Amino acid sequence: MARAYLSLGSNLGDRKKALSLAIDALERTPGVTVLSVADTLETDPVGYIAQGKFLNTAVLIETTLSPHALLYAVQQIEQAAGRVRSIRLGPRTLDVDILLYDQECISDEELVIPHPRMCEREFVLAPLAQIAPLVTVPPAGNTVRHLHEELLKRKQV
Ligand code: PH2
Ligand code: MG
Ligand code: MG
Repeated sequence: MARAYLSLGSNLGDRKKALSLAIDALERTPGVTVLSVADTLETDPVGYIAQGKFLNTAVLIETTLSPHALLYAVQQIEQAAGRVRSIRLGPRTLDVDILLYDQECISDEELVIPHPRMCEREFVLAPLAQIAPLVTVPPAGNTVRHLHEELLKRKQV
């Protein structure tokens, strides 16, 4: 069994419903058990800013799926939610990103874990810090709480 943390986001349509349907879909996925869900946050768009505000959350799952099988499963869930890939970083009915998979570091054409931009993103670290403050992010091994506090300090200057 592995433990994985996922980031969920939506800024199109019924955002709250998209996130709750995604969590239901994860629970129904064979080999996946949802262990905890962070509070939902409304966040300003990062990257491509000419789009609506997001709702974001983070979840902890326990899974027997390999990292790539989990990626396939979350992509199926995104598609079922009507996700159409158009503008990079643009509006989406549902985005599910794998942040962490145990303490593994993976980098190939399909998958990069830990998620390469997670430590710069308040909309990822804030919900993650709520459910996993003491979990460490490889390869450096800083805790999520520490990374979140550092990000908040950097944003103040
Ligand atoms: N996702 C992006 C790009 N920008 N901004 C916010 N606030 N929340 C997101 O989930 C998000 C984003 C690409 O996946
Ligand atoms: Mg994303
Ligand atoms: Mg994504």
